[in-house]
This record gives sequence, structure tokens and C-alpha cells, in this order.
Amino acid sequence: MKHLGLTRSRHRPDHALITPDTFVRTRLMEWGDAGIVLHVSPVIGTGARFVQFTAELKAGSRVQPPPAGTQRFVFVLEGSVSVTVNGETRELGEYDYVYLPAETPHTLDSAAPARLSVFEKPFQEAGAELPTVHWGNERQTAGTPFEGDDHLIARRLLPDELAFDFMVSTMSFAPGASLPYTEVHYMEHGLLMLEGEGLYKLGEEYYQTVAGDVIWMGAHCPQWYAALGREWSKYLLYKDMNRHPLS
Ligand code: UGY
Ligand code: MN
Repeated sequence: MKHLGLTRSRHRPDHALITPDTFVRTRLMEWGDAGIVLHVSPVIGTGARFVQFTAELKAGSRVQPPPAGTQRFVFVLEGSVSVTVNGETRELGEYDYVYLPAETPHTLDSAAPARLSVFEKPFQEAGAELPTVHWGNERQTAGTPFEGDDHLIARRLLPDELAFDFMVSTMSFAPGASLPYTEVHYMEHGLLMLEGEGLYKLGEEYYQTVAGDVIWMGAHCPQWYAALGREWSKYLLYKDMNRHPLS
């Protein structure tokens, strides 16, 4: 039915579902020859306060830091990338990630094609504590039952510290598990469906959601998810945190 222009993608003032059949590539100065699919930015819906994109690196791509004042979080979806920061180089593979604070000189280099999920946000300073570089692997990160449900596991990929003004986590759902209630909150989300499938309620609408889909949830967008199918489903989730709305 592609020839009729049908798609599951939807763009609403307070949320968006963006499915891979509608991805369009561009380039960004800092990302050199990498293909960039910009999913979420200040121009989406009524506007986002962060940026989410997928970066498709080629063999030999070299990446420079984001614009001044911007933090970067990089999660490896496929392939590997070497990250050099503070005089140290680490090779990141699948589900490895790194958080790079604002004003931190660094480079990313790929010897072979790689696919990365990236979140970037202007840093909101508050107090003397500054966040520092943070590395990890999602699969080696301890999970906790979300609101007491051991069929719904949350993994925080960044330290739960006030110095950080956003969090990236994963949420893993057993088939049939769901968020305990429809959430409505000030904080925004950027989401990448990593594994499995389910039903996402955004505002008043229910969307079939599968691995590869991207979702943006604006401030106060009612949100609920239930996992379908026979496998666990998992999504990567950005959320702003720890800052006064008027600061
Ligand atoms: O904690 C959260 O905001 C998270 N449970 N939201 C979500 O999964 N949509
Ligand atoms: Mn939420």
C-alpha cells in the first residue's frame, strides 16, 4: 500500500510517532559525512527542548562536538565507534553508551559503518556541581521493577544526581505488561523502540508501535504503553529532569 502514501507516522501538536518508512536523511556540520535522521527538535509539534536523531556513520566518519553549551548522549545501535575524550579512547559496541557534558572536547570515529541513537540538550546549570563523562552498557546495567512491577524493568543509564538535567533509561516490558497508569507530566520524552512491539497511547490515540519507531511526547502529553506479542519489548527513553521550570 506504500504507493497510496499510507504510513503509521503521525505528527500532532503534543506528540509524534515517526516510523522508519518516513525517515529522511540530512547532514550536520559536526557529523561530517554521516547520514542524520533528525527526529525531534525545537520545530516539532509545539516544540521540543532537546534534539533526538539517528546517525548513520560510514567507514572513516569523524564526528566533532555539538554546538556550545550542548550536552550529548550517544547509544550504539549497530556496529562500533571509538570515542576519544579527556585523553582516553574507548571502543563502544552494541548497547554501549557515553554521556559527554557540554564544552567537553571529544571525537567519535568509525572504522566501519555504525548506527547511533543520539540525544542532545542545552545544559541548564544549577549550583556548583557539574556532570562528568559517563560510560556504560545497557545490558550490564542493573534494572529495578517499575513501581513494584517485576514484569516492567527500568534501567537508568545516567547517574541519578541533581547535577544531570536529563535522564536516559530503558523500559523493558514482559508481554502483557503495561505502564501502571496514564502518565501526564511536565517533562518531555524522546523514545526509540529498541525491541518488540506494543500499543502506545498518546493523547487520545492508540498507536501500534514496533522496534525502530521513534516517539516524541511533549510536556503534559498523556502517555501509556502496553506490550504485545510473545517477546519482551524495550524502549530507550530520554526525559528532562531536576530543573525548575522557570530557571
Ligand atoms: O517515568 C516515566 O516518565 C516513564 N514511565 N514514561 C514512559 O515510559 N512514557
Ligand atoms: Mn513518562
